[in-house]
Amino acid sequence: MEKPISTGIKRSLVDDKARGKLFDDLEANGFCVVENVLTAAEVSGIRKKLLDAAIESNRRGVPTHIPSLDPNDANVRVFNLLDLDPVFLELMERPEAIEFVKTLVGDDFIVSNFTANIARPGAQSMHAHSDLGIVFPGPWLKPWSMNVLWCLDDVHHDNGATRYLPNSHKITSAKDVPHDMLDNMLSFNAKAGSIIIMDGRLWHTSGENVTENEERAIVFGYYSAAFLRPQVNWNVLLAETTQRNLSPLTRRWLGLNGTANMLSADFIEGPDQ
Ligand SMILES: O=C(O)CCC(=O)C(=O)O
Repeated sequence: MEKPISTGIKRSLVDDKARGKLFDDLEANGFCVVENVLTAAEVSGIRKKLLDAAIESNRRGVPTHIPSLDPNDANVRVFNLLDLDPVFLELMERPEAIEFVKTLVGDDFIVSNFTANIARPGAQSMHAHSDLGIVFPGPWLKPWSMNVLWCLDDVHHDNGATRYLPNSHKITSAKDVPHDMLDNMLSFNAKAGSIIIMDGRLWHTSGENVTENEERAIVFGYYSAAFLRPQVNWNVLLAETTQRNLSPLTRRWLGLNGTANMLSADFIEGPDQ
């Protein structure tokens, strides 16, 4: 059995009152918006690297338009970001995100996926879904997964902000998902540099970008409880050189060690308990 590794997180990164309000929002609404996590310089640097990553992804033969996902190529999808630029590994590990992961999902989590979607003018909605529903058929009793949306542009209704169904993080089974959910969805609103923390149970879809010339770039860091198989197999996706430079903690978060899925059971110690 592996020994626990310290995460180095010793304190809350926002003051306690503000932090309490964020966690209240997350519990009540299934999401919260944390402003000013990235500086303007970070946003512009990461955004440029994302555009380069999209070009490199196509060069490697991983297309950025997936017809089964998006109706047209105005949605630019970038997969396997962790292998495309070290800046995305840094984002994946940022304490501002990990604090929410540990509080919502728990200490024993894995990184399920790390991707981006740049919604360009003309982008249309994908199928509505919950991220937990994609990796686990239910019942969805706890926040066993969550997404961190790194906003690299201002995100609002007209440029294709992610749309969510209010209160849908309380839905525990597919039969309770309302058929008219698209009519009742609302758009996220967040400034560039914010992160949106989204409970994996919240039903959502990408919005439509109806602007003439505004792009909407979001990086999605998807984390789940370690007992859920991740969306991708990092052992295969990450190049040897990328893997060689990872810390022991990052290796564990990516499920790169020999052991996996050892910690979920609540053991009953004796016959009287
Ligand atoms: O781009 C968005 O707004 C949502 C993307 C999404 O939900 C997904 O890719 O699963």
